[in-house]
Amino acid sequence: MLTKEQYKQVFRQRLLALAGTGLDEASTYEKYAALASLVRDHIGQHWVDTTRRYDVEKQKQVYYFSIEFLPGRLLDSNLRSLGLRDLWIDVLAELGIDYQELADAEHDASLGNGGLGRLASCFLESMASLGLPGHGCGIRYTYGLFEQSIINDMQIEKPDTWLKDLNIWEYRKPNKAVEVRFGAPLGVVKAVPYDIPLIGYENSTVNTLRLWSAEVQDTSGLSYSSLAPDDYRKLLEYKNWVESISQILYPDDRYEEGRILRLVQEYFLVSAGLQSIVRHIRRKQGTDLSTLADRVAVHINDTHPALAIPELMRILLDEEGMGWDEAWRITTRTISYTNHTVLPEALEKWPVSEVQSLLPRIYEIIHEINERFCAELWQHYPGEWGRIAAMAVIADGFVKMAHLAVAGSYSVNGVAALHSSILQKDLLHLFYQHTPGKFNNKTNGITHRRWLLGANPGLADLITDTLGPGWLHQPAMLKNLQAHAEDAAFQEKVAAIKTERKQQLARLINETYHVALDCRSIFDVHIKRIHAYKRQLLNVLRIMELYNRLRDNPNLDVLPRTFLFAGKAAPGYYLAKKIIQLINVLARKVNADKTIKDKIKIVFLENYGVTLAERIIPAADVSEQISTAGKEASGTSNMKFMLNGAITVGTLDGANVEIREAVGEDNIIIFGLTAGEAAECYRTGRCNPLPIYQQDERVRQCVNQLIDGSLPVIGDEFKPLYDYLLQPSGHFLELQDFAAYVEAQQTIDQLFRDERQRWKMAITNIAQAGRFSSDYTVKEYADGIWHIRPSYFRG
Ligand code: 26Q
Repeated sequence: MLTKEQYKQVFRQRLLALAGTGLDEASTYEKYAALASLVRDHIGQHWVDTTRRYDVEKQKQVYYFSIEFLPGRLLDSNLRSLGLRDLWIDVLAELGIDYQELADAEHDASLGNGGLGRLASCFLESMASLGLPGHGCGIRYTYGLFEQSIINDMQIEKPDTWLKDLNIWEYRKPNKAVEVRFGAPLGVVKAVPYDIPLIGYENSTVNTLRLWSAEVQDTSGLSYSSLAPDDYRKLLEYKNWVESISQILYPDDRYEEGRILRLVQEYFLVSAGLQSIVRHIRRKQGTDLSTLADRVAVHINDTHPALAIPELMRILLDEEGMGWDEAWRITTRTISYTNHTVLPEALEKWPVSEVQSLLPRIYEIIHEINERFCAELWQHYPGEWGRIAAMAVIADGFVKMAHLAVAGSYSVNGVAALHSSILQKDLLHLFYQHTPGKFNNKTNGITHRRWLLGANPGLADLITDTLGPGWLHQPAMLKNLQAHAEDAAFQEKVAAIKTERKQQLARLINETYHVALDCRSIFDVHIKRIHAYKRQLLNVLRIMELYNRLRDNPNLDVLPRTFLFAGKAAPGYYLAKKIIQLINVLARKVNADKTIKDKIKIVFLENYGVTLAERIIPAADVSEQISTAGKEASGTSNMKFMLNGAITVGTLDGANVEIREAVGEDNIIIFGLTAGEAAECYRTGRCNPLPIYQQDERVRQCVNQLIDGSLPVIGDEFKPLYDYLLQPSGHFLELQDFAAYVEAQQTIDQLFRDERQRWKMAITNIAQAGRFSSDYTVKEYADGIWHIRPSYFRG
């Protein structure tokens, strides 16, 4: 061990070596980079040891293939996992450096759109912390999800230049590059891996997140002067095309036709990933690939990496010379698939003509998979043409990626109980009838280390003081807090921590948006992607309803509330952008209205992402989880809020169902149509909102205010939202659930008046959140799907 003086010396030296500067002149980023690079030094040996251990023990390893990852900032979590955080905070303080300021200088890797990418990162963290041999495989986008700012109430997108400064955590591995081959005119692309260490919490395990970057093949053989002018132009075109592959993350969380580069990205990812796995296996464990499925599991995160199925077939058939049956046996025992959505518009399908011209050999294989699959179905269901057509992998001129994923994998799971049952009963019903054994549920989870220990250290300390540190390794132990739920002294401590976090957030909001918040008001939070089905619009309508009541009677007896929103809209999603504009316009009006005595404030926080979530969630009193029942596959922020002591107001959708089961009906506010009732509504066409608009005066008033000049906008800005809400179908039952939602919020108002009751609810939520740790989710995947075990040796 070094002394503190020596650590100070080490820090100075690293700063000098890295940035060529002394302490006084160094920028905050340079100081951050110096510290991060010292942390990186600590990781190296553990990484090598872990990798060797997996190889020596011939452990089965899992590779989690995902087109998105959202790891968040890594300095703080890495320091914590390595047990070096307190030491460095001290050393830096003695140098006159504020640690938090350095930590805040990190650009967070925003390589995903939302829930699906964040889930992948929670899983990787849990696998490393459980000592499970599990790795991530993704794309190193030069530009992550766009940076959002709000100008004139509207969303503006700017490029996310997260790589503009040195990225400390990645290791470029040019000697591990592989070649990815596309159809004739496009040719060969070099895939270069960048490895990022994934550090287990206090267990010396270091797994790998491998992100692939597209580069041109070595062109040194071609000298420009020897090329005809036309060849030179082609060379540059080729270079541009190749570099575009890993340039940018698609900012949509639903499928849009005609995005051929997206298909290129998907194949690039799976081809590079599988080639490097196969190469590693052959190098370490010999050339026989017949036992591949006993040595690796490949998990595909939604259908985006579903081309892994034909690509593995291609490798086994064309490169290993296997016959079809053996290759198919191996493939379908190696690949498992998670579905994350039931929205029809989000289901991937690619035009046959495009797959064929971009990936001719892969298309041939998909075609053969389809032929054999349909022939097998014919055996089971002779004469049932309709059924077989509905299940085909290729139909109506499209390759249906979900059908490919189900046909080519041994396990298909949904991400919450309700979602999995909808898959089985509805979306994938025919597949469920055919192969029920493939289907299972794995309810999502979140890592309690990032979302409690990291994001809310005050609360984490209180828990450790109360229960001891065991909960960090066994989150179910949080249950022991239940015994303290009614203890007045403990309640006061939890309340004080909440207040402190609300003050911190209020300070940030005041500095950034110049809105002063009352920290005694209820912080009522709705943060997630902006999507019609997530119903931010329903939230806005009930705020308008409350505002109308306050205007009528400024002395109305309601608890003051602060409404916080954050979330990005896909750049081409017109309606979602209108919703953002509406929130901001309403905020301007309400926040400036002196007559309502500051009883409501509304703030839309820009550029939602992992880091902002870490600031907002610990400060929340109420968690809005109000999707149309049956539409949100799981949700994961619902779990994060609960873990931080917020009370959920939600529909019976996604994992809200399991949250209610965990906390009991008294500790969650559930409202609205059930999934069954909503489906019935749609099915019978009895979901016309007009009668509700006509009968409920409050509804009519709020909806009219969108267009009658009540809001401070010029022109018909919100006519599209008005039309959307009143169209006979195609909406998300906002008006159907309006009355129940308003009532649910009144229940919150009543409950929050009784402090003892309110903190009992909050503590119950924290106590029952342990079961939603991704440690348990990942254990279930490991036992039930992947059949992998923790490494024997734990450091
Ligand atoms: C597909 C094709 C082309 C372009 C984009 C896409 C695309 C990209 C991202 C489609 C969907 C997504 C993301 C989906 C997603 O985040 N789903 C969420 O997954 C979470 C983790 O399981 C769940 O908790 C959420 O309920 C679900 O909405």
